[in-house]
Amino acid sequence: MQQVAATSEIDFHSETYKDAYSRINAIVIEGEQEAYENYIRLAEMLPEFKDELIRLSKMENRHKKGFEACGRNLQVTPDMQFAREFFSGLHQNFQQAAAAGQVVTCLLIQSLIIECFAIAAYNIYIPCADDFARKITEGVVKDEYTHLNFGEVWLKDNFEQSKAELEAANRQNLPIVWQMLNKVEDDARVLGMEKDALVEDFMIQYVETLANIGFSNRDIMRLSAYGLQA
Ligand code: Y39
Ligand code: FE
Ligand code: FE
Ligand code: FE
Repeated sequence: MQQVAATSEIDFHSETYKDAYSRINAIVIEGEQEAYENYIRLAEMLPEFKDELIRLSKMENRHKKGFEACGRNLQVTPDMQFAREFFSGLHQNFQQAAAAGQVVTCLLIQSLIIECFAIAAYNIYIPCADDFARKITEGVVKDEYTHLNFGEVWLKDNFEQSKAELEAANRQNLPIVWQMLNKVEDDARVLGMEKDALVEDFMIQYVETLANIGFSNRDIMRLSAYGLQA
């Protein structure tokens, strides 16, 4: 198959590429697995939206299978141990919030932060992916917008009573995203993904989401500044 221009210098079968892919592919597989579990948990917390949230969880499970196939296609074994550590900060915070019944925090972590991270990463990956992975990722990223939209709409409809918890949850979790990006920066570059582009796409998506939920420009400036200190 022909590759688009962005992929022309990438050797998908080099040891360097496969080594970096073993970690990035694992991160994505682990992320999809955790997203699957998180939407099941959210379905328990928001019984009114149970069917919709279970549907989202099933989409995440399909995404996971798609990305597992991408690794197999390149004969790469995903480093799942690395990936579990990579997600441990957000994982712990989600579990704690769920145990405390803090649905707003759970939505901010999964449906805003993790979905925006996924949308940024997948959009940046698509032009430099191998043909097999590109097709899979194009299908997946469409779904991720649906997941982001769920959180956005719920939080918009419950904005006044969620605002304080959202501020606290943002303060706790946004810096973790920048730490995660720093950990994966070198591997991402090997795959053709630049950190600056990832940060830019994440921020564009996150800021737009906060505005749609109902935050003022001033609030958004304050909220997004928490990333920069990481
Ligand atoms: O909602 C979802 O499907 C999200 C779990 C997936 C997260 C994927 C995280 C991607 C980070 C990749 C970093 C590459 C630079
Ligand atoms: Fe080809
Ligand atoms: Fe997904
Ligand atoms: Fe998702």
